[in-house]
This record gives sequence, C-alpha cells and structure tokens, in this order.
Amino acid sequence: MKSHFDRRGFLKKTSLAALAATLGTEIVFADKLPRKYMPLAFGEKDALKGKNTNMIVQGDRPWNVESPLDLLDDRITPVDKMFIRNNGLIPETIDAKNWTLTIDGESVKAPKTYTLAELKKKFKPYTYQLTLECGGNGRSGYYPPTSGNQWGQGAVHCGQWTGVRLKDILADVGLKSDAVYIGYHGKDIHLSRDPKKEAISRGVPITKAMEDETLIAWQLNGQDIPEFHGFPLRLVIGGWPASVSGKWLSGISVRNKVHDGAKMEGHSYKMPRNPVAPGTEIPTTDEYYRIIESMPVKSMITFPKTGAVIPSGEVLPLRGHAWAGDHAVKKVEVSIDFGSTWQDCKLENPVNRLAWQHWNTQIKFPVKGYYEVWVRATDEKGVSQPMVIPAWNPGGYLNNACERIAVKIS
Ligand SMILES: Nc1nc2c(c(=O)[nH]1)N[C@H]1C(S)=C(S)[C@@H](COP(=O)(O)O)O[C@H]1N2
Ligand SMILES: [Mo]
Repeated sequence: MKSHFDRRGFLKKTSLAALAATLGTEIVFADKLPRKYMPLAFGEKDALKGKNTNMIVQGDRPWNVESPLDLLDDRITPVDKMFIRNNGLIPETIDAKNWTLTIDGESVKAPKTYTLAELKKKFKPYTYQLTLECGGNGRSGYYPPTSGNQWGQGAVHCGQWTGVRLKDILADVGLKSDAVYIGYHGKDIHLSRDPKKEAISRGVPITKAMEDETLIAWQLNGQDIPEFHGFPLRLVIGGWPASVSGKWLSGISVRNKVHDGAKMEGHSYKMPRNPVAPGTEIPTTDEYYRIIESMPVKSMITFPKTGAVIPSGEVLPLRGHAWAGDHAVKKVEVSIDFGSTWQDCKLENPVNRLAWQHWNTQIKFPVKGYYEVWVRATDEKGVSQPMVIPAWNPGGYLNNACERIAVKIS
C-alpha cells in the first residue's frame, strides 16, 4: 500500500519532501513529529486519496464517508464519488503480488488456497454493475436516534466490478452436501488492534453465494480496486446490505450453519420480526430478529440538487436511479403536490440483474413558488416505498422512505 508512513510509522522522507515542496518551506521540527501523525497541511483531501472534495466525512477512524445525492448522478458511480464504510482500519501493508484467497470451513472437502494470479488465470472473468447499499443507509431519519453512522441517503453506489464467480471457485474446491452459508475474512485491522479479532466477517446463504453475479473481484470500473474499497481482492454481492461484500478478501469459509463471524451477532444487520416501540430493545435471538437479506425498494433524485432555483415557465428535467435488492423496479413516479397525485417517469431496464435502474421525467410547475418533488419506486412484486419513515428498529436499518427535494420556481 502506498502509505505516507514508513514501516515504523514515521513519515517517509519522500512524503516530507513533497509536503515541503507544496508548502514552499521546510517543516522545522520534522524530527519531532509523533509516530503516525499526519501534519494538518496534508489536509483531509490528501488523506481521502482521490475522493471528491464534496464528500461528507462521517468519521476518519475508521473512515466513513458519504456521497451527497447530486454526486451520484452518473450511471456508473465513479470511484471518487463512492461512499466508504469501514468497520476497522485499512490494512497497513498490502502485498498484492503475494495475495492469496483460502477457501475453508466445515463444508469443504479439503481447504484450498489460490494466489490472486491463479484466480485470474484459472477462472473465466465476468463484469457486472452491482448496487451496494449500506444496511444503515438513511439511519439519520430514525427517531430516537440509533447508534451507528448517521447516514443520510448517500451510502449507496453502483460500480462496475470485474472478477470471477464464487460459484466457479467453490465447484473447483468441492463442497459437502451440508453447506448452508458462507462467511468472508478480510485483512483489515480490528479497532482494538487485537490481531485475534476481526473487524467484520459476514456472509450469505449458499444459494446467494452461488448466484452468477456473486463475484470475487479485483477490478472496479476497469481499474484495480482502490485501497478504500478493498484492494486487491473483494467479495461483491449486489442487492444485499453492502456489509456482506467483504473488502481486502483473504478467505471464504463454507459453513454447515449460519456464519457466526464478527457483526453477525447482537442486532447487527438484523430487523425485528415484529414492530418494536421506538427506543426499546428486544432480546437478540432468532425468535425476535431476522438477518437482513435482499434490500428494500428505493429511489433517489440525482438531478437537480435540492434547493435548486428554476426560472418560471421552464420545463424541469428530473432524473435519478431506483433499485430493489434482488428484484427489479417496475415503476417510478414523482409528485409535486405532497403525494396527492403522481406522474409516471420513464424507467430503463437494468444493464444486468442487481444493477440500479435509471429514470427520468420532465415537470412543468403550474405557478411560481416553493415545491417539493417526491419520488417513489415500486418493485416487480408490487411493493412501494413508504412516504414516511418506516418502522423504527434498534439498528436503524432499511429506511427506504421516499426521497424528496425542495425547488423554488421564481
Ligand atoms: N473487510 C471489510 N469489508 C467490509 C467492511 C469492512 O469494514 N471491512 N465494511 C462493510 C460495510 S458495512 C459496507 S456498507 C461496505 C462498504 O463498501 P465501500 O466502502 O466500498 O463503499 O463494505 C463492507 N465490507
Ligand atoms: Mo454497511
């Protein structure tokens, strides 16, 4: 990994020289810089290597960064506009040349390890555009607030991933008939820095793992996956909470029971089976909770940006994306009268299964003044987004309420 720090954690001479060059002067007490200390002049922009400067930083230890919705206007989300969600710390050294993936667990006939080069050579590569949305996207809409990142609606992206199918690798390894689940292992570091602890190790039922679109990927948008997003290898599973898409992937365990890794316990990524009174806890057993699987139907307006001022008489073009977990979206509508009437939008098919769909429409506003534009998607099962915040839940997950923007016609 291209770090500014050397192996002992001190700023490299080259980084110091680069900084001195930009500052136009030397750092006088450079020899007194504490270990792992990043001089302020390096700035957040540099620490957030290559990210758009309008990204919203939720926290830097670990890095959690959100996209404002107008930055998500592209059909394929560019890397600099992708949200980041880390549960631990990015691995300090990444040796891509010697990177390996080990497939083990109770339900493999015998464990097997592949080098990254072997994976690339041995199996057929595929490219899919996949929607990855954090299970906690929209959490800031819940009251009382629940713990965790207070995401707005921008913890979602739809990049183009290239890699091999997990099912091809599992067929090569050979599974026992009792395989029911997989769990991933990544090389990131637990916040406590305890090497025995994993920051996160989640998974999916074997049926989801075996889908064509479930990839072990090394490319994002045609380039090496950036460090923040899991360089050099990542499990990518579209349509489910993005927490099942393990970054810095080094292992997959094929389990004969529901995977029990870090962040599979408590109420992590789980929803109450029955409604819960806001602010109350319930026992964290299977009787009360279910693990989140396919994400609910959702849509966003990526143009215009909320707060837009539009000259009266103009027709306003409006556009965005819609997605519905494992399902397709069949209808997107917008309303300018607080949901009294809805107008159908033009909706495109997804480029492939599990990719978001683009919609657009045009609106003519009757008179000058303040309006809200609301957008609502309906999936192929006939399920629509709620107009108000859905049922409160202790983890603050799955807020798929209709997105709305404010516009002024002047
Ligand atoms: N190894 C590892 N994989 C991980 C995580 C992590 O902290 N470590 N975070 C998960 C969560 S909760 C989310 S929402 C997505 C975020 O992916 P991104 O940072 O590429 O947007 O990665 C998932 N995979
Ligand atoms: Mo997440």
